[in-house]
Amino acid sequence: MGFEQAWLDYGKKEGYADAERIRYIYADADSAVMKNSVKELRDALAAFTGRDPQVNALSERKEGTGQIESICLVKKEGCRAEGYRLYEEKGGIVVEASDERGILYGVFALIFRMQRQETLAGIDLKKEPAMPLRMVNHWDNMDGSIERGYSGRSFFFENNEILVDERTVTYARLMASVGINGAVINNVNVKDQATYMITEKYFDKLREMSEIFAGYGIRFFMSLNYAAPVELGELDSADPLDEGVAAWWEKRMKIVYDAIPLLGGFLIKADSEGRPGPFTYGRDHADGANMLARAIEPYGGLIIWRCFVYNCRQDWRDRKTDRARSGYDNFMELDGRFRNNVILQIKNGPMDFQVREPVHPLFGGLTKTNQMLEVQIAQEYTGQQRHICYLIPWFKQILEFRTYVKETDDTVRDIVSGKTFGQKNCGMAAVANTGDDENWTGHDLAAANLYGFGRLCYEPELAAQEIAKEWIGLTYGRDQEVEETILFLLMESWPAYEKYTSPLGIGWMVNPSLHYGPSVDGYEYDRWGTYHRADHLGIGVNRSRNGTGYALLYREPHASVYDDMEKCPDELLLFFHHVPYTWKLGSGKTVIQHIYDTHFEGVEMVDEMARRFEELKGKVPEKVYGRVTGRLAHQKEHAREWRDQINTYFYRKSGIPDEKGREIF
Ligand code: GCW
Repeated sequence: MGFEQAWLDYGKKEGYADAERIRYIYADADSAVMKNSVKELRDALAAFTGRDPQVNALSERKEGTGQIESICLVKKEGCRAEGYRLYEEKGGIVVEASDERGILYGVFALIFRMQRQETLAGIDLKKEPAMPLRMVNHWDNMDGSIERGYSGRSFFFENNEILVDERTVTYARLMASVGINGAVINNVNVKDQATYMITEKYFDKLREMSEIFAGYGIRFFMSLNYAAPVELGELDSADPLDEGVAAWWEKRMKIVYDAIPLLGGFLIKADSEGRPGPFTYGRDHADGANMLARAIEPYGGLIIWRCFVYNCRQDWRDRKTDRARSGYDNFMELDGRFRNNVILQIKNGPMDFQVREPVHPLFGGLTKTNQMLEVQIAQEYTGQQRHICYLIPWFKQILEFRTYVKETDDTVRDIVSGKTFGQKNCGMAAVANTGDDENWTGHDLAAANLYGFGRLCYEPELAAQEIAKEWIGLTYGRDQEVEETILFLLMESWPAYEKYTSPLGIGWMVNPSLHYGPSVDGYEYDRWGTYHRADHLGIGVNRSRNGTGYALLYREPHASVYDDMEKCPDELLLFFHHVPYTWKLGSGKTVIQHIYDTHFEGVEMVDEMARRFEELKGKVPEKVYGRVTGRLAHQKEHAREWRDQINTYFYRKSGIPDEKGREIF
């Protein structure tokens, strides 16, 4: 067993009477989603019991004998969209929902209970998704490579062709099983062949894929090249206010939707890191997004427009320009100008998926625009799926952040759930961590982020621990020791990673372009706007009112707290302030001592994680044990590299020795 189906690898459940008693499924399999729901249930029961259940139409449903012996899938008003109820009735379990997706999600919820061998008697629950859009974004290129991909090659593309095969189906099943209802299959950096995805050349395969996705309730999306009319050689401008350009898009969208009617819409990266956009023509992002939104409105399509827009040609000597401000500065003044089918997709922080950043100030800034939160489970800056870094605790903190945009219902979670402003086009997206590796995510434990992300969008009130336990139970079964150990590893992993890498919210300090491994000055004299500004006296970026003013972009009380060195939370201190190494943190330690202590602690945490995992020899599949111990050995060594480079760098800069006299080079 190598987890070829990740958490959907069901096995026989000897002696699990609850599943063994189930002999009938009653359902009307009158659509693709309903057929798949029945198939999922039947296959799972067959795997659990070794025996096929009988599938009958709902009208044939008979009163049971008292014991649970059937499962009925019933469409009936009662739950909000995509929600479901599971309850026991007349000797059967009923999965009830007002729409098909709800049925499918209810079916998976029920299967998961059986997979964990929980008792079904007396079951009675109702679940409704918090976020309307629960999406994954793949940064897969048509040549088969994956930008920031750490689990092998793409399973969507190879040699500029589109792949549709068994893995497409397993992928769709995996996503649906955790409530994902949208997927963008290609990289936001749309170049070369990918520009042609909106042309006849690729329509057949794309339609096929969109149909498979739809059968699992997943809306199919693509990334779009803003300059397509020019790059396809048809126009010499992509000016959004040029009527000829708008007309070109209208015509193109008609062709695209005729061929791929199930297309959900497009994700767009414009005017960012070399990608084209409306700035070329002196227009703004509302002009650009609205033009495209108008063109796909007749088909109910969405334009998801990214706010990751900044000057990536900054002079490192320039202390006025602040990359952190750029998203806010570019989009805040456009609030209220976007059409209804436009959603702004905002990264969780103002920089770029660092191990710690403040929450993006557009959350709480924007009040009249559809918003989506973008996170990254690909771990580009958090260990690239070679280190364990369970990110759900971090995402929870981001979601629970109060923006103070209103007196109540003002957290990021409320905003992207549509609670704050009553929006429907909102939700959350994750840059995915999948590839064609046997286990889907390279590191076996990285699958917890994929599973967890979906669960979090559906039920953000779940604790990170609960989600981890669910995933462990599904993947590794019911062994108590296995659960405790893997839970320990997951829950320690993000805090550990934060400790042994860049300190106190400063971020970066990584090898340029690869973004892996320590290089304290890797970005210090570069053009990307990502500096730590360390000298012999102190470290940090002054983003207070007498610096770049970034701290003041937040609503009160955040603005005053972040602006004030005395009040700024420790974990973000160096993001907001330049302070001496001798500055006393809230914890009572000096900054320099904190750097030393956390770096030694972080490594100890990883050592303990590795030690605990070794105790699972023989208790988890051999192959998995081998893969995970191999990666943990690397993580141990690499954490030491981080520790020693960071500690040595700051010891040499500051000349201040470690109070505890530990080895620094
Ligand atoms: O994190 C940076 C990455 C780029 C990525 C970009 C983005 C897809 O280093 O590889 O490009 O963000 O989010 O657009």
